[in-house]
Amino acid sequence: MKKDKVYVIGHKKPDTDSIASAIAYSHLKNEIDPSKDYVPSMLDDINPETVFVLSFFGVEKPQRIFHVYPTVEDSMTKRVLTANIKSTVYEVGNLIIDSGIRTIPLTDEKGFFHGLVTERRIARHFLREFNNISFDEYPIRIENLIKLINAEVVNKGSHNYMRGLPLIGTISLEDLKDCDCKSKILIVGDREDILIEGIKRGIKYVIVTDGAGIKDEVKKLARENNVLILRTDLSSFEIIRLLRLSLPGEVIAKKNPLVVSPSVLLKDFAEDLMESKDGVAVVLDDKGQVEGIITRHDLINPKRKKVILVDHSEKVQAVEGIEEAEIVEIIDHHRLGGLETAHPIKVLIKPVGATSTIIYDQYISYGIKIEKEIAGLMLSAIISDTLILRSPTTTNEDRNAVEKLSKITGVDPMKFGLEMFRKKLDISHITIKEILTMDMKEFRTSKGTFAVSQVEAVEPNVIISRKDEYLKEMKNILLERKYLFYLFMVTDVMNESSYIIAAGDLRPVEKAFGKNFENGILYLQGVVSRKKQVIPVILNVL
Ligand SMILES: [Mn+2]
Repeated sequence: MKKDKVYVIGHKKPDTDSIASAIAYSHLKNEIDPSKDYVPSMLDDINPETVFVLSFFGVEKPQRIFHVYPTVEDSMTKRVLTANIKSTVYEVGNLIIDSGIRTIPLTDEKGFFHGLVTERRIARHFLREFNNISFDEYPIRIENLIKLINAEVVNKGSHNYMRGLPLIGTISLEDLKDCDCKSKILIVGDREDILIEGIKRGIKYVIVTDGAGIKDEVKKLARENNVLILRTDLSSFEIIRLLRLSLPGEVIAKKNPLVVSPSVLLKDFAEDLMESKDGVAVVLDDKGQVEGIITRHDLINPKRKKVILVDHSEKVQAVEGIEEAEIVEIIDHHRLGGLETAHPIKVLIKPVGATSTIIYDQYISYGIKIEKEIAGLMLSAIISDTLILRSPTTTNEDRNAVEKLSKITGVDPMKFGLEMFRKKLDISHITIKEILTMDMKEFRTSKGTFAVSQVEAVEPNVIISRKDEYLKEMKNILLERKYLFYLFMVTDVMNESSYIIAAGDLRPVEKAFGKNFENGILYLQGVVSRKKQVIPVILNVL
């Protein structure tokens, strides 16, 4: 049975800390809580720095998700019993009785869906006129029938299957004269006359009921005419009941029931399900294999997607549909961003350099072994977020984590960090717009929204020298998204300072820092942290 998923998600425009946190925390949670499937997820593709980090440590990037609105998958029943398409009605019926599940999809050997058997359809099967059921389309395997009616084989002939319409032998000889006997299955008790006349008229299949005796003359006639004769102690009434049950489940299955894909939004599908006759739909994956069953009952209490937010808690930075999801945990090192939850949840927010530092501490407190590649991701994330431990956001916890993680990985933090920052701004591989948006964050205030992008550069001049090109692109983004202003923070890793390039209304920014832009650039010595040294200062004057 498939486990319930919990999505572990970092912020939009993910940085290395967001991606590393999603992967490392999912890994930890899967270790300590095997009852669920914790899935690392991302909202946009990874940036060049993270590409470098993941490939260096040989880790796959998380799956990309686009929203967390409730879908069919969340509310469907995942524990689905299926029956093989060749199963008899008897077998499917017993499955329904034994399991208490009222709906059984029929599948072939490869798991592909072929039809749906419901209690209701079995009931209808028994209400239909038996005479209308032909065993031509669905011949009965004689081997199965012998077992089902506990029969003795009087004469087998060359038959493996039984075909035709049942003909109950309580008729008169006179009736038999008009019968198209070649297409009939004769069910008869102690009526030798009917038996002989039937065989003469071309009957090929006979079931003798009530343990009636069969004379040698009849047996001889059967051998000569290749007639199957089975004898049983059961009555014709019981034979009729069991013949119905020996039909393949396929006969009574609904061939084209309502089907739906697991990723369809529940609200888009609810009406179809409510209006459907059976009140049930089969959930099929892209290939046509059964994933689950969803019924009208499932709509009464639709389930929300479960998410763990890492490295953010602001709604603007979170996944689309977050208000309709169930947040089960938040692990972050930013300011609280105004999300609400219905229940008390685990929240770990600490003013440390990186979310990965908090996750490292969680590994230690749960006593879970940190694998080399996970250690590598967390190490890269802390180095990235703290500018190789130089940012004022750096704490002793970050320093401690970096020391321990570099021991596990055998990677030197300073050397690796510089290579990582160089790779990030490899201009030959990346456009100006990509550099601007790869670590861009929006901040909503009562006065309006502003945005701040940041890159950490070993050689900031590579960017500063192309200031006008950046500014042109920034003005486009500003107009498109109606920001109050848009800042681009180019942080000099080696000199621990930042150059601010800005578009829009610059007055609040100049006021905040008590300094004017010169030549379109505001140079801030000692400022490297957007979160700690830029955002609070600006929010203060807005
Ligand atoms: Mn972070």
